[in-house]
Amino acid sequence: MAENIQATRDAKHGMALAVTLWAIMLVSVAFFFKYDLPELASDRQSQDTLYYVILGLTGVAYIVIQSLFAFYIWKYRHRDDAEGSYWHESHKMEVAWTIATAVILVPIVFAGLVIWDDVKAAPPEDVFTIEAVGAQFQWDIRYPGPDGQFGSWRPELYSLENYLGIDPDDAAGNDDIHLINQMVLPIDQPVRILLRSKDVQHAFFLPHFRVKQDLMPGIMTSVWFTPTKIGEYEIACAELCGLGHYRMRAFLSIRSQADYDTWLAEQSQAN
Ligand SMILES: [Cu+2]
Repeated sequence: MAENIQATRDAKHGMALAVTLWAIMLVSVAFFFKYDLPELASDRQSQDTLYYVILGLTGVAYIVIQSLFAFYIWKYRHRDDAEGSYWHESHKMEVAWTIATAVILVPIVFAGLVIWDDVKAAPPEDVFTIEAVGAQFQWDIRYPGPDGQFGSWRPELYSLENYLGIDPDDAAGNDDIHLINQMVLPIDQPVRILLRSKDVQHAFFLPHFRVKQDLMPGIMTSVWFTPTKIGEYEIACAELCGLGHYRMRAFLSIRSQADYDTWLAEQSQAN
């Protein structure tokens, strides 16, 4: 009698687990449909394509595996007359799933390598360069000014008056433009952003442009891309860099070439 009660209880627990698994699967799949990537505003479409291919494949695998898992919990629930069985080792099956997995994963890895190669390739000749300096907790943006040359800088020169450590004896730095938490770029023009940190590790993150690059104290890093959509976007820090990390946020405005030129002329005058 006691055994029967236990068996009924086990069967109920099994059913509850199966239903819970199905529910978790449906809710998580619904979330993936509800929340999409932010709208793409750069030339990095291939990253999105690969992302959706991987999401589709893993999504289908997830749904199939979770559904089967829950189904078998229900199908093989406790029955008084049923006996458990056990088998071990199937060479055929192991070969089959190894080959099937390789057929899916190897092309994904190679597609990823090709895209990564593009991201890390040398920028085109007509790239123009600006600088983003990360510090707890703001982004300082520097443009080279009308002469097209950045003034040299040294960390020893960092001070409240000389926030970017620009060498006052270097004439190239006189017309440099310094903005705080604001970056403006022209559309369809490749841009390279030189990145340096004044204190800890930060990460320059442009979610709409599929751009993310770490900033390391002591070395310069850089990233380049081409904006393809006019609009107002967000620059975030993607590295937990201290208590004020959440407010390390800046704004990126993509404008037409004419609007950008006007803006740049205004900045040079204000300087
Ligand atoms: Cu940061």
